[in-house]
Amino acid sequence: MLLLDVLVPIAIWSSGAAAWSEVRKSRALTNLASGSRDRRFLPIFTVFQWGQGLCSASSGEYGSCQPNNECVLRGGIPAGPCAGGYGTCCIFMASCGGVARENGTYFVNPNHPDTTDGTGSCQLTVLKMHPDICQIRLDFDQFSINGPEIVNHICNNDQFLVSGGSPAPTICGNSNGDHMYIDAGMGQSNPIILTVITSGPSFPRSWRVRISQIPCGAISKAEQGCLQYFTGVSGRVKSFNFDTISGRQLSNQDYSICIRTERNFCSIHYTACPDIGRNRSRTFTLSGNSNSVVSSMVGGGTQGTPNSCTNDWLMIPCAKVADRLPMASTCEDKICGGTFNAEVSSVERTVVSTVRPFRLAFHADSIEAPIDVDNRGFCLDYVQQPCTSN
Ligand SMILES: *[C@@H]1O[C@H](CO)[C@@H](O)[C@H](O)[C@H]1NC(C)=O
Ligand SMILES: *[C@@H]1O[C@H](CO)[C@@H](O)[C@H](O)[C@H]1NC(C)=O
Ligand SMILES: [Ca+2]
Repeated sequence: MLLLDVLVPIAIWSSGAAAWSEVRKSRALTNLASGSRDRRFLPIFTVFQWGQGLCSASSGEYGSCQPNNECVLRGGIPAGPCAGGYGTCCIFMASCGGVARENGTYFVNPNHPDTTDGTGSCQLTVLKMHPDICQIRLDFDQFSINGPEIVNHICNNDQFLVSGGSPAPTICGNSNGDHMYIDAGMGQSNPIILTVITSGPSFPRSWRVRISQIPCGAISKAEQGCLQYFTGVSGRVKSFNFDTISGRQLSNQDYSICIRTERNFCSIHYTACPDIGRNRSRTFTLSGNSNSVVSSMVGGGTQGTPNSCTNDWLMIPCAKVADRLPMASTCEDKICGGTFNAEVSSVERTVVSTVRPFRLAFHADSIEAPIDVDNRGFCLDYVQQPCTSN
């Protein structure tokens, strides 16, 4: 019966990806011919066949198309038909005390999709589904817990922590749409633990974090040492809990953001994101009092100026103003202050870096007050620039 369940959709899908369906068919037939009814083998077999079909539930979660009985057996939630009704979109969700061992499991708050309040610690254990998993990608689909305190911007009310893998910054506040890659290390025995600690004032918390298991050889694997990894010629990078109105730059941050160098692209431009409806953009406010005009501050480069960015900074290797003619012969490595510019100025400018691979590093110490007030962090739009032959 199980075999039949598997075979029917194979026939239906075979019109699509021909190469794949041939593989599926031959493996299915081999299995059938050998008369194997080994139930330990079947679930693995069905994961790799059915699991290829990504589907989405009406509630917005992604799942994989699987036979209904398989989904239930594996602890999934059948969330509606897929593959023309031959399968169900199987989603996996876990909350406090749970274990995530399926690809794409969602870590959700208790009461999800409603909010949760109260104090405590909510832990999820992530186990590798296969020894050949090198990284865990966390997608913060929805993420809203209490933000940092207002003096030094430290997450001491609520915290989201990752332990057991490569170091990740502690975050709090809102981080919808952000992601993190965690190095899962060698071997299968060391789990990665995700913890949400809630304390202090009452707050309507909610989170839905998708956990993807990235195989060592996957094309989607992040480059080494990157907490965040972006692909594509253009995109947007921002600090955690970024929001020009209600966000606050988080303290105690130290991580790299990597952007894959796309083929035939040699340099990269960064521009502060638009801050719609404001006379003065707050999309790059790392130091100073963000309630007034603060110039850019720079340091660490070849210009020979004293390094003004010693507490909080964004590192962009050899950053220059992009549209200065002729191009400056010196450059800076660190930018901070309240204006995005590779030179000291109170006017925002687009910044270029030609150092590859394209990487940014963000550092924030543990102190804000009294000098740094209402800093929001950063939001930058990037565009890779084609190589020119000259
Ligand atoms: C898990 O899912 C992601 C994306 O949905 C995919 O890139 C990755 O290869 C999958 N991992 C495994 C082990 O199948
Ligand atoms: C923007 O600037 C104009 C002119 O200086 C001023 O009238 C207005 O109140 C300002 N708006 C905000 C949101 O600060
Ligand atoms: Ca600081």
